[in-house]
Amino acid sequence: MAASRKPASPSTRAQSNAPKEQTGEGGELHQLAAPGGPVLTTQQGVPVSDDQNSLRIGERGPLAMEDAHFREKIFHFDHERIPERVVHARGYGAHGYFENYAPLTDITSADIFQRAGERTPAFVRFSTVAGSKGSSDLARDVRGFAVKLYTKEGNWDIVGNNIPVFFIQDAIKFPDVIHSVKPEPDREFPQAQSAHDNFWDFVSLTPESTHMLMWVMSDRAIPRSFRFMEGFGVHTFRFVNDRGESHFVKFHWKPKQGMQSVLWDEAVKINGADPDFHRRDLWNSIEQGDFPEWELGVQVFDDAFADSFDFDVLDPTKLIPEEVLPITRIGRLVLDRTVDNFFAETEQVAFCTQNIVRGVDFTNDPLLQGRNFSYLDTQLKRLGSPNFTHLPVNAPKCPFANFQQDGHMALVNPVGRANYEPNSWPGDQRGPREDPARGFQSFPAEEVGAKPRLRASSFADHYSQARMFFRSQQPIEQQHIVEAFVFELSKVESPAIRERMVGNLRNVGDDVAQLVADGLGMTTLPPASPTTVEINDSLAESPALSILANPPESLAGRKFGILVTDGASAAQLNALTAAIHDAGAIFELIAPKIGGATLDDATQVAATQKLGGGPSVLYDAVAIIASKLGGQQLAAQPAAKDFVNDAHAHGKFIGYTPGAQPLFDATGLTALMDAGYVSLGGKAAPKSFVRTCAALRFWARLVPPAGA
Ligand code: HDD
Repeated sequence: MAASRKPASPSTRAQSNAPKEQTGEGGELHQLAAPGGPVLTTQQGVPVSDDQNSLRIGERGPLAMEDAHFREKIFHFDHERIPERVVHARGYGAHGYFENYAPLTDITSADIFQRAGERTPAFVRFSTVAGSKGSSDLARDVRGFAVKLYTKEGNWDIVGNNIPVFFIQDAIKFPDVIHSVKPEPDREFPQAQSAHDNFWDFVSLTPESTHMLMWVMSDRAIPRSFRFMEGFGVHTFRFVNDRGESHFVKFHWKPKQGMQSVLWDEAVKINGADPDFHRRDLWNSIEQGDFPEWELGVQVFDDAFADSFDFDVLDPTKLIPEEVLPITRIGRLVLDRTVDNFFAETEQVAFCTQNIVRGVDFTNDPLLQGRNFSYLDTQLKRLGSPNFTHLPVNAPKCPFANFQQDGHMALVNPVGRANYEPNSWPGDQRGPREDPARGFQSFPAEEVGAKPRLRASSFADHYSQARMFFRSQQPIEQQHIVEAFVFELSKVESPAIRERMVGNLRNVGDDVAQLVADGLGMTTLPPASPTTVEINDSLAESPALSILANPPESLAGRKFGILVTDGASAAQLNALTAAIHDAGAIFELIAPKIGGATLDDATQVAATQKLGGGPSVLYDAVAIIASKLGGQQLAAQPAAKDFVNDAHAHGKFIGYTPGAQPLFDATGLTALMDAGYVSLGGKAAPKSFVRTCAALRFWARLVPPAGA
């Protein structure tokens, strides 16, 4: 794997200057500037002689107002924060590129799709929706998947999610759904959780959210990594070609690494052990040169398909199954560079759904139309100036010119006399002009009709696809959905809300409703909620909607946790780490002490985690390589017992050497050892253990016995 390289940071805190020493009043040495390193200055460039003490009157007297350095430093600190995003506040971004596979001239004039192999710079920000900026990564939530493509004909933002449908059909309901999921306004809790009354009150009264709820209660809402999740543009957009012909299009991002999620119990524990689990994973994989990659897939269709499809293609609570309309893969997105400065790039990046380019256009999806107002508006609030487009992460990478001017913090200031057009100034004084040939063209769709405030009757079926989604899941995935409903609704205090939700679920299926009702301890099943249209029970299952039905092709990018002790076999450890490396996976060593372990051949290995700091929930599979004494010592340590107990409970594959036996005895696992436990003795064993781990979990351990 090639190591990633970052270009030199465009801005720097350093100006070259002579080395200097800084001393406090009493002559005490506080800091020694590196030889040739920069001198600390104020924002005005005045060198600072003492950054440790403020100016005062007398040794123990009051501070002097004239201390401009002090005032400037505190003033700037006081203003470091900008408002966090009202939704998707917690997120993580990275740079990369999109590479187009083949010219798509027939269906779109978008410049990015005109030439095979061409690369377009990209910036991607992944996020959760409900939590604040400092919330934990593993909340049960939708993940934002926002992509900014810096094309040669302007910036194109695909502001999507990892779920292909949404809670609501009309943007006017967005403040309501978001208010309901956010911490309740009187008490300001719970943080980053939908498991509370307000959320379930709203969604149980909003049947159009049922399909999305099935997704959010599924394992899709607790991804193992941003790298292992799909992305969706959600809405139906248009592709428009040079002849002015329009096709409808839906966008999909397919992870090359495959899909993978964690279990809910793991999510809860990961949030405690490493609240930055997802951002750390993205950062580390890019820094290690293991660049995450997605293919861009499109479902392209015409009016005839749209008219014949079971649902309205403008309804964002519906998807088009891949089995009904196949996805064509048209390019790949590779993330190969971490940010230089989180604030400048990830915090200030401003995505706007209305940022589209020639060859792409909107449809009348009422959610999309509403979003097109919201994003520009929100950027002005957050970034404080209409000049947010001048920030490097937001500015186009193609030439841009117009007569917009001034405003707070204008960084791009045109020169010359003309700031309007038409004008008659000559040559390069005249400024830019329109380009009717290459300029953006809106597709001239015909629009007629009265101006009612209503919901189209073609949007009225809220349950058929929710049912299709549930039926398309593997049994263990269905079990997880039921458990998630039970968990969340058990946090709801009002029995009436719980009952109403189960009433809605009856329209998804009496089987799922009954299981949830049982889990909630309901003695009778509430009546099914009324529906305005008949539920379509004949929709075919869509295996593409299941994570488990589409396992990853390899273990690449996965992480092993190896618990080692003093005296452990160097040969076994080396054989295992070599096999992991060959599989394109990585590992961390966990030892009783962070200093590491001394192996049986006297080599010293450093640990990445101290036992307890690296619980097994952080890894895809674990191994215990212990000496006889080491294993006995582990057996007395609660953190070591938790390590194996959790690995067992989460269906992980567990590789072990004979030294681990006391630990299995001490935890009672000896009697429960199944085919997911793999002995690492023997020459071929490490390789075959790693091969076994490609299944990611020993699912048989997690399926309850029939009749349980
Ligand atoms: Fe939104 C942010 C995705 C509906 C209003 N949204 C935001 C982000 C993503 C999405 C990924 C974070 C972008 C980033 O990383 O900075 N939003 C969606 C999807 C939706 C959706 C896939 C439905 C299909 N959003 C939606 C509606 C509205 C908004 C209906 C308002 C009418 N969304 C916003 C916003 C945010 C935002 C308030 C907050 C911060 C920002 O825009 O930049 O304007």
